[in-house]
Amino acid sequence: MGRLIVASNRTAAPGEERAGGLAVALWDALTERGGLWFGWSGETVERETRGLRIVTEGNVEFALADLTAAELAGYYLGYANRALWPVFHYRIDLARFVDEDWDCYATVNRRFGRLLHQLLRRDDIVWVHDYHFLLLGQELRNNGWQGPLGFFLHIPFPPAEVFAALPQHQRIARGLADFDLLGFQTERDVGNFHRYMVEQHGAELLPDGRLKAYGRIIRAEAFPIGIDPAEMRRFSEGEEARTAADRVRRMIGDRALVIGADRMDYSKGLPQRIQAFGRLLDEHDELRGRVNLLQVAPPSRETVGAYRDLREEMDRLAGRVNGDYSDLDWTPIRYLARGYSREVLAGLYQLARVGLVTPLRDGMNLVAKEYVASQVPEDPGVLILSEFAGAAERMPSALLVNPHDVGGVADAILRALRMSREERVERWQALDEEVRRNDVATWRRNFLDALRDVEMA
Ligand code: ADQ
Repeated sequence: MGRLIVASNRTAAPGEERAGGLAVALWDALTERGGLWFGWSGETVERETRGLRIVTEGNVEFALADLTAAELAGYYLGYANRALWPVFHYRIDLARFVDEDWDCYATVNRRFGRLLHQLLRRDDIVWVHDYHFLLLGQELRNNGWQGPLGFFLHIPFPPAEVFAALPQHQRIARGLADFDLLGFQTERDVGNFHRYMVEQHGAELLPDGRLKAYGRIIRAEAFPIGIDPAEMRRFSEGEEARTAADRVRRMIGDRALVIGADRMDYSKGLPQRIQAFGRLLDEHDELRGRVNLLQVAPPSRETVGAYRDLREEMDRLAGRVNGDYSDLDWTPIRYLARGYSREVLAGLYQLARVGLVTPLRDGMNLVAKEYVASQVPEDPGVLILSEFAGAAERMPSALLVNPHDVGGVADAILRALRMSREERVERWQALDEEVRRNDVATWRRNFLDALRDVEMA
């Protein structure tokens, strides 16, 4: 059996954080059969360095490539984050299409494809991750790679008419068709991709669900990503979690806690969430002084304008609600523009009566699953989940909400705060079963099994 080759924009090379279920799951997969993890080193250099830095840990090699400052601007901040990210999250209005960014994106994929191809051996299987590397499979093929080639998209795949807004969508689709297996988070994403390929590229949907496009047969399937629930449970029972929860409890006393934890990203629906909490206080004076929202949101991608705008909007909205409703001994919203370890978050999740996960669009959303895994079984909190998060597809026992509907979200918070223990337990059990069944180990096993089937076929 050959090695597993993983390619993702960032790796978890020695010295880098290997926190988070995903990094650990990929690491486990690599150590199982030996392998190679390829990606950006995280370093930018003034001029192009053509080589790779190889670092070895056990039976796993890391192959790390630098980006030039111009590549970082064009490929990563430009095309990936200013064009692909918004369009894949249904936000054409926020997308910026710059021809030079696209050129740079294609060039980096070509350069990386060449670098990676040199390292491949006959029996390897290759698993490429996410929107940074949509053309990497095609580049490997161009260099002569004929072995199994899989791709997993961590973010949503939008409906055909949204995707077609990308000026380069044809080129991207042609690139994707060079993979043997395309993994998506949800059935909805798979359906969107199928329809797009049929309508725009004359692809044929075969009776067995495979797709015939550009003379190739590809499999496009849903592999919903999960977490490591045992790890989360362990965290929630650990020292760091307890200390964090104690600190918050000292602050809020016996008031009910509602928690949100997200990267500061416009896809996460943060302003709408603050507004919903404001609406709740507006309509229910009996809750004033009785409930707190703790929102953790570390800033990300701050060099991109849309993210700076969001940061300002959040500061303004949270300040506004606090200004309107705070009292001498109570501030409704505690908004922390910084990150915390998952150990600490687990403690906060457990303390919170309500987990508020309301993205406008999300590939999966692991915070929803982490919240569930952190609960005390006999007295669990309530998950409020956006119907537009991938996680909603298999978590119907959450209180599902439309995150754009500020009044509806406010009602859901009220309902969660008033929910009987019996109903909370019943809902939580169903959610917990799903989180445990579709964990991150199952996700990567299912994907790699499907990729190996391709190898056999
Ligand atoms: P993200 O958009 O980053 O990931 P998500 O899945 O919610 O979104 O979170 C990933 C990790 O970041 C989680 O483990 C979470 O605990 C951590 N995290 C979130 N907020 C944090 C905070 N405030 N402080 C510290 N840590 C925080 C992308 C897609 C998702 C998809 C994942 C995995 O956008 O839809 O679920 O990849 O495929």
